[in-house]
Amino acid sequence: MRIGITCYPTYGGSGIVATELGMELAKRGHQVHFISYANPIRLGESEGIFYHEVEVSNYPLFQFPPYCLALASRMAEVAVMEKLDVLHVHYAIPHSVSAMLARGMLEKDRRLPFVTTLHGTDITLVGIDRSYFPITKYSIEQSDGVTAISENLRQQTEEVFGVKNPIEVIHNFVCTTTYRPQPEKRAARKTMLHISNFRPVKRVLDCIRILAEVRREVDADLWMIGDGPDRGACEKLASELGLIRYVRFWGKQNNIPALLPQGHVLLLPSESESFGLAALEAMACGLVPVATRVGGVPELIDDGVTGFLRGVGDCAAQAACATQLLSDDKLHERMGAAARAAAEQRFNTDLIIPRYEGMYKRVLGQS
Ligand code: GMT
Repeated sequence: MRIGITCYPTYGGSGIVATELGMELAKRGHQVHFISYANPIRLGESEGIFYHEVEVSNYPLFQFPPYCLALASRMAEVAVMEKLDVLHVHYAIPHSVSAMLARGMLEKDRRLPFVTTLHGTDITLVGIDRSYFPITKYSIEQSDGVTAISENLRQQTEEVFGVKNPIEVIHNFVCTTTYRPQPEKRAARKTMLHISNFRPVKRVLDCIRILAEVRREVDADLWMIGDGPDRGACEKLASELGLIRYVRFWGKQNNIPALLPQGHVLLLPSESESFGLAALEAMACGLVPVATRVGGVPELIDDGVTGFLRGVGDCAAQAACATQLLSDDKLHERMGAAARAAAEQRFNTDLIIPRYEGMYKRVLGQS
């Protein structure tokens, strides 16, 4: 198939899923065309992968350059030029609206179905905002196929938007050969990791509070990987609590598969999380996640078996779990192995990618 993929090409989880999906599809012999305003950050050069930039020209009259329209034009143009079979957009706003326009622009001459994958904040935060609600609902209803990355997100979408078209749950996935435990790389000091875009929904300050509690019992470090609006506040809190020398702020990093195996525990104290891709990648590397019991996270983490789930903002409880893991090597080893096994047996690329291929075939009327 010839597949057009659109995503936010930055560090967000939806962009990562879209990029990894495109690369896996190309490995399976499909031709994949990324259409976006920048080259997706994790996109490697490989056979069958193409990138088409969307240029948004500005004009003094525009207070806000209309990216959604420029994207729709580019999608239609690339679809004709590259004979695309299907468009797959990640994150509803505004990508599914652009895809809907591109499909409409071409419909006299050819069919261009589109699939929308819902990732999380496109539904739980942005989509429910009054200014975007009607168009988000409409574009979901207009999609030829819709997928959600967890059962929880599917239910929320149906409840909040009242959409009637079927939504297929296709969980996030991980390549368990790229993301794998490397015991020889594990840091000599007990190390907790957090990876995110440091937005308020991630509650990054809780990571510092958890470290403060853990350090009462274990001489542990914390690696904060990523960047975003709450990084400054996090650095300030670490200084105020006298912890700055135990916290390393890495900033944005591309080589996550090399960093993860160095840690022991992954902290995910989010306020809301539709799935928790960072936790899955960590589990594949044998780290044990300590996360909040929110959204789709319980679909990934089996509390007490492959990780721990505690309440949002309950730093004491999350710290107690981390302390237990960092002070009991046998427990850590057992849970790390269970986490790795879950990644391999339930969320491995080979299991999930065919589900997307099946969805494309269905919207193309091939199955
Ligand atoms: O909100 C984010 O952290 C970024 C967001 C995105 O769409 O870029 O991530 C969401 O999608 C990821 C990949 O599907 C999921 O693993 C994350 O759980 C989800 N984030 C939230 O729901 C907060």
